Amino acid sequence: MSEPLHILGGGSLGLLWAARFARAGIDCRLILRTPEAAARWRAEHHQLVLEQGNRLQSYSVPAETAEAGEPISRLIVATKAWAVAEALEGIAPRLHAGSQLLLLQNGLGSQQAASERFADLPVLYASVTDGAWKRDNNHVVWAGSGPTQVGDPQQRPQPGWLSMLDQAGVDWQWQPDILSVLWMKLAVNCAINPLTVLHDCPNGDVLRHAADDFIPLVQELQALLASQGVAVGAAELEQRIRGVIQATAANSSSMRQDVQAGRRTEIDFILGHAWRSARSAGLLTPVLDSLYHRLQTHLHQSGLPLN
Ligand code: KPL
Repeated sequence: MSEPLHILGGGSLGLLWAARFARAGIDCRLILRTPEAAARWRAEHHQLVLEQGNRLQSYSVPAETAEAGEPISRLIVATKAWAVAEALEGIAPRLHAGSQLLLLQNGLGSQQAASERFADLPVLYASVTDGAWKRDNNHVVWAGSGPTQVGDPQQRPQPGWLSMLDQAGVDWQWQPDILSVLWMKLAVNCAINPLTVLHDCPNGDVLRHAADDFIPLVQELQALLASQGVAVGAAELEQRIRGVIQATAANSSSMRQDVQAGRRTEIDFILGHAWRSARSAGLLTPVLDSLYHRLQTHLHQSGLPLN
């Protein structure tokens, strides 16, 4: 019997990944933040409901807290970016020399911090484009499927255990330059997410609200990407962002969903990371700065954390 796969985080992404592994008959365990959350899960008889279109499927997935004790060999971290450091600290006593980590976070910054903290372990990063939300504590809606890219920032070869992603039917690819992929995604998120919050609109409407700023913003983001070694022309980046806006026109961005639900956003790992990186690289980014500061003001007025 192979060792179980552990998924840290019972948010929409953690549930979506757990459901797909359970569907494939892979032994996976959810690690929840509090004993109360684990007790609620037990009260649902460990049943995880996956809704896709008009199909509802239920899977049995055991849940536990970080303190459960059993050593962890393969850990998929599916928390929000701002929760990674604390969640990993809680689980650290269960990790060992052979443990492998896969991080699914949005933005950048949380991944590098985890790599530094667990410098002796392989820490893989993923860029996930599925859309999912929780209808209930143990019920996840898979609203849109998209490709996932996985890679090792230290460019070690692909580890064998990732074949479980194939078994689970995840649409994924090994990506030798995962940092570039994550930087591109961060640039797209910088151009879309804050505007959806500031104008309280779906992704498809952002350009109506930011027509004049759009091209200068794309140029700033392109210079930022170049400073990080990501070679993409401004026209190509503009096309990429427009493509995502079109493809997700009816969606509410993850940041807008967080604000509407009164949840802490990932601002610090998206705009904050971009802003700090631009400063370190000595770039002038007036449009990005203004977007960041307007978003911070908006969050402050909504009583939400600024980081
Ligand atoms: O990744 C996204 C997000 O909402 O965080 C986009 C691409 C904007 C899709 O909604």
